[in-house]
Amino acid sequence: MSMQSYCTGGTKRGALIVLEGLDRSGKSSQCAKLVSSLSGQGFPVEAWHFPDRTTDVGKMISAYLSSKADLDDRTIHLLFSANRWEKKSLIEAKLKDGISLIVDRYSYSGVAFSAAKGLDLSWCKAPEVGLPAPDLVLYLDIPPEKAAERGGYGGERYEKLNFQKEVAKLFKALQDSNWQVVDASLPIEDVHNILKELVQKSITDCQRGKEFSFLWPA
Ligand code: T5A
Repeated sequence: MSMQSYCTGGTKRGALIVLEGLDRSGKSSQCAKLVSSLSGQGFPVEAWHFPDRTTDVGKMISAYLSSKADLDDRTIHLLFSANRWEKKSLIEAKLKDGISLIVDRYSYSGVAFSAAKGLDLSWCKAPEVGLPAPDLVLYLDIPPEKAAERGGYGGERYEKLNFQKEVAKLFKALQDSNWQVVDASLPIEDVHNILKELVQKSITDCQRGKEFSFLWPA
């Protein structure tokens, strides 16, 4: 793991906060609520989402996810990773400017979903090496069966119960000391209150000079 200081000219750096979890675990809802409440308290925060479907790479990913295009498993894996790499310099610039990013999915989704297809875990992790490491990963933990009952499930390629069960196992294998596992079966407001406290602490740690690092942390 390499490290560097991200505090420049007295500006306190922002935190890179990632929300991970199965499809329909509530990530998008919680990202929106976090950004809304933290902005209201004066924290400079932005909501981000991977895949970023607005870029050329993201459009290819979107076509794949909606089954309008077929791609080899390794090809789509590398596209998901490229979609993060094309945002690396912007992520770093935002953090240096003191803006905290609340990111809906990141490299852990990239690895978990591809490895759940049977691809080698180390191979899946390799293209992510060198991307900014999150200061905090919030894993929204929900039984796959319960997520499947939530609105809209079933529309995209990976939204199948047996596949999501495999993904859940892979997510567990990826957990490290930067992770906090939160019960995503709780009511939305309860989940929000838990996450908000964890995020505020992480932002404060970064403002106090916590080192910035790159994937994969030890
Ligand atoms: N993928 C992604 C890869 O394979 N590799 C990668 O590198 C990346 C980045 C698209 C797919 O791409 C894969 C993973 C995915 O399969 P996506 O666009 O993030 O990724 O799609 P989803 O994860 O499916 O995103 P969703 O928006 O559909 O799900 P969320 O964000 O987890 O859930 P959310 O907040 O939209 O909530 C879903 C429903 O549940 C309700 C909400 O109101 C909503 O109806 N809900 C709750 N209900 C009860 N209690 C709660 N606590 C609730 N929280 C939310």
